[in-house]
Amino acid sequence: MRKLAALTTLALFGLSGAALAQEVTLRAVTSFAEKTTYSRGFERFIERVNETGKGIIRINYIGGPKAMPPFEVGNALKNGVVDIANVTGAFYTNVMPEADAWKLRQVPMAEVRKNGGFDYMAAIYAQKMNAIFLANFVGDNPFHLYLNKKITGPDMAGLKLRITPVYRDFFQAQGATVVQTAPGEVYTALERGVVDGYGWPITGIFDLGWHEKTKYRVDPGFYTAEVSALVNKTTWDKLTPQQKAILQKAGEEAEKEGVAEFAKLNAEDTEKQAKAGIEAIKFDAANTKLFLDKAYEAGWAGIIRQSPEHGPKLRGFFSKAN
Ligand code: 173
Repeated sequence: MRKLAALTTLALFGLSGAALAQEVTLRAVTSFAEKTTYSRGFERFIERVNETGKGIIRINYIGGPKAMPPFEVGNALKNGVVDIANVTGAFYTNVMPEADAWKLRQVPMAEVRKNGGFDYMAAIYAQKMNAIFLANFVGDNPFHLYLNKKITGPDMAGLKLRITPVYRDFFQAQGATVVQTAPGEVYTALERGVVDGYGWPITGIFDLGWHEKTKYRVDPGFYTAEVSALVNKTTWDKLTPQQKAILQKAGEEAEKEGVAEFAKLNAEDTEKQAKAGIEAIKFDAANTKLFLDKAYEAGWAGIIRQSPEHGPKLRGFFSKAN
């Protein structure tokens, strides 16, 4: 019966076998403003998929935070409202708190993909988020505390700081008062003096003009940023091996390129910040160590508190051997 129906379809529409496999279109969003630092890797990935996937797979780029608030992207991806998303773990801790642990990664992505850590995370993505983790666009890219009030050591008492879950446990442990906002609200919060500073990576503060409202950057940086392409797993499971391979290849290339790209961007933006008059607050060796130890201690404590089951395992996979 089935064969007969298929033959009838062929006869009716005169299609060749090859043409029967239809081009699939995936709906995509990014949780960062379009054409800014943390969307660019994804945008290049889309161009590549649309080029190499002609007639096989196409990504329809809906856009950024104007189309969907960043903290809603995780749920939209999970529920299949979108098929593919560019997003960082801190934006979907409501769906999968473990995702915020990427920031604590001290070994290269290539190593995590080999040491079992990636597979361990992938299982959590499948279970809690109905998602496939395709590629991390960001290489080594530390976060910093940016300020308009001077500090002399790791103590943050009396400071009101803009955060996401990336910085919450650390900044609070150091005595700061915190207020969570999407990146799109940082400029206004600074302009109105609602906050004394904000957490953000070393790159990207020029994208939305924050350098105009920033006096200091605290060195050292801590953790490392992660911004990745996730695919809804129901959508993924319906793709043909050829369609999957196109996404995977573009993802692999993007992840590799991200390592070299961010090494360069980190240096460029550090210099650009100095030229813009942003003064680096440098701690002495003892305070530098204290600051970093506190950052990782508070960061892991937060992950383990939210995920007592997986947190300790992730710590093993992501931490530098010592
Ligand atoms: O500060 C943020 O909004 C944040 O969490 C983040 C994460 C990765 C890259 C850039 C920003």
